[in-house]
Amino acid sequence: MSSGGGQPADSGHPELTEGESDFVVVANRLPIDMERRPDGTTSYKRSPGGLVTALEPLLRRRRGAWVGWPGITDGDEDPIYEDDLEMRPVALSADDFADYYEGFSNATLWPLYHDVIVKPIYHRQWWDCYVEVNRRFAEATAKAAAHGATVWVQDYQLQLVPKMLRMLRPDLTIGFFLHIPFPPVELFMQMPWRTEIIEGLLGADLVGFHLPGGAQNFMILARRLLGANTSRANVGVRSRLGEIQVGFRTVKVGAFPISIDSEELDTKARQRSARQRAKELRSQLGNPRKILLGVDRLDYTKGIDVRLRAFSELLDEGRIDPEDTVLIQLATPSRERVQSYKVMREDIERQVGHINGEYGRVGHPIVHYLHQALPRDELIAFFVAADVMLVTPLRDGMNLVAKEYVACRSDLGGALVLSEFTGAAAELRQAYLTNPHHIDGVKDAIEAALAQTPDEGRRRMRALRRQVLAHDVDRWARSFLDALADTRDGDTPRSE
Ligand code: GDG
Repeated sequence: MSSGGGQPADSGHPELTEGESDFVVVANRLPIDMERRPDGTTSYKRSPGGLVTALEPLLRRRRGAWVGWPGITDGDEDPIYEDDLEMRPVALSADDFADYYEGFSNATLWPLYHDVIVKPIYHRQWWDCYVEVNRRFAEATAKAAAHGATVWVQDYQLQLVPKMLRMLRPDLTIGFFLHIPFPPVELFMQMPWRTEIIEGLLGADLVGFHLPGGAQNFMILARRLLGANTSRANVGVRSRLGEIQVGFRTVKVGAFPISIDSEELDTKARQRSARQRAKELRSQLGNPRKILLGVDRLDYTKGIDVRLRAFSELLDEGRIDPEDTVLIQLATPSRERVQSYKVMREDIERQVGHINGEYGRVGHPIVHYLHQALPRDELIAFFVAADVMLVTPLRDGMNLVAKEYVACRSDLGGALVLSEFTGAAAELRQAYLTNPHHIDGVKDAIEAALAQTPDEGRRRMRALRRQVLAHDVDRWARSFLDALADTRDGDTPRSE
């Protein structure tokens, strides 16, 4: 049974009126970056990303709206219209940003859901603010959604929205997708507000994860914490969905591994300008025989320290020649006011300094480290130039960078070293898979990737590309939305 149906919304909130959008995406961020000018007025530019690319055509076709935070504190909530897309800003104060976003989302949930790599901080004031901000998102969504609309809530910042929204608007069909791992029961049970979070998610008709393991963890927790009946606990990718019985409702649970706009990257990387820029980069680096590359948000989950340590030891042991090898680490600034991120940044920059001190020469550092966000086209040129891509997270929901690298290698060159602890490892089996906790294993994987024969490299890259090109972000969005549409009793699927 699902929530769909023709009953008028009886929200008990007379001030809440229904909106006009048949399809509403709810995410922490709107797909824009808003800035405040010195004179106090605001301006914004679009911020494209995989999710936006995948959902924009659908949003436009279906009178869509996007609800989210625009990127500045204390902004106003006037809707923004861009072509056919309606964007509904949710205002956050500086305190909300500190408590809901930096605090509960990124210093409590993020570390707890990533295997407690750093210790989660449980702070009651942060939780209260998380509840309050989730309520605001739910109310903004209720105002945007037309009667019987489909709503797709994204990610860990908004786990209470499905239940809150269902209470306001029982007429809606609600989907939720988690972009980060969902932790095992033993870890999740630490969470002081564990029951509230599971109940929040169970407000959805369909709850999606990257991997079957996350879906299973969720089903076990629903049973353990709420005594819910669950069935088909073996949740398989793309096929079977699990079911959780919540009172008279059935909530579906499944695995939907996200992907990238593979075709767009493939096309861009083939362009002469990208090839030319890649050559130029190689020459700027002094034409080394091998370029190793890491591209990450500067985050402790990404294992940047792991690859630097492995690289450093390989140099110490004479297994990598400092004369003809360079490592480029592009690290996008992220969550810079959160304490654990400050500590990690210092640690990584110390490691970079150490390696360059030992093995660099004047005018020739061996590690090139940029703490900057680069333009997309420049990033593509780095992917094209890199002989070995290093993706070594200690835990990662999916890791899009691994897929992007593969999509950029139509020349069948390059090699991917990939942590087994990423969601991507479930699909990219022909990468040099490695356990990031086993430093000798990481060193062996890097050495093998550097030494692969061109034939072996082509064989692996061809297989990787087959997977990434066939399973793109569009397919991901469709499969989720089709499964969501199927939860409406008797209705025909709505996604196109
Ligand atoms: C979360 C989950 C999951 C990076 N540096 C630059 C830049 N990037 C782009 C990459 C890629 C994206 O940022 C990062 O995506 P990831 O998937 O690697 O990592 P998270 O940010 O942690 O994402 C993750 C994802 O959500 C989706 O569900 O895969 O597991 O943690 O697209 O290319 N882009 C530009 N300049 C940079 O310097 N333009």
